[in-house]
Amino acid sequence: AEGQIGNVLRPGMVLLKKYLSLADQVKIVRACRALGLGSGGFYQPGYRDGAKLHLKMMCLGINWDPETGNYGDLRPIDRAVPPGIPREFFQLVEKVIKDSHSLVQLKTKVSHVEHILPSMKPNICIVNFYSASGRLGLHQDKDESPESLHKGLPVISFSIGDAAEFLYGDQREVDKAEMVELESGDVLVFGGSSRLIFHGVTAIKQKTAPGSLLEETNLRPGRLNLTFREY
Ligand code: AKG
Repeated sequence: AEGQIGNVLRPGMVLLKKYLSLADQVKIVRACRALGLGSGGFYQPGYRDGAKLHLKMMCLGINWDPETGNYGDLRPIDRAVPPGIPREFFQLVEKVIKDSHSLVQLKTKVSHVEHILPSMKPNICIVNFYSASGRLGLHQDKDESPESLHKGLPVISFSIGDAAEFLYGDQREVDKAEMVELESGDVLVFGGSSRLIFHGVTAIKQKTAPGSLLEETNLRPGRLNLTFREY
């Protein structure tokens, strides 16, 4: 759409600012709330390799267990089957990939944009909710299949609600990382040679969610984050 800003942060890493419309954000909040209250919905997960999970989580499509890093058909803590990924989510992801490709093409003039940023068809969506004190230590997303990682199939992340300080870099060290703010409606894509970047959330910025979103959804203070991946 017009007036949108897209930035290539690194090869294969794209930030689409204010990409999701208010209507899309409202739809996503409502869908996640409904799914989050049902079987396989939001819970407080344990720990993974030093990165404490100060957030609530649910998985759609396939379960990902932060304690073991394993994907599976059931959630070990309660044997719940993860709900399916809603149809509208797939459509948004498809559009994100298309628009990210256009941006990479425009900025780099490469002949095969897929070499820089491969396409993917998500079969997992991990939904995180960060309250005001929520955060997530620097980590790599590397529990997907060896083929998926080898091909650099991207992780696509939607941010909704309060803004976050998002850190990323080549190493786990916080002081060596770069920071971007992820605001409501922003979409971040990292694939290709950026697929295994370290990343995390250091802080949630209180009272930064758009007023219109809060009015329409009654979203509680905090940040909703959805990451799509292909196992
Ligand atoms: C993850 O789920 O692996 C994340 O790193 C989420 C990052 C975010 O909340 O923006």
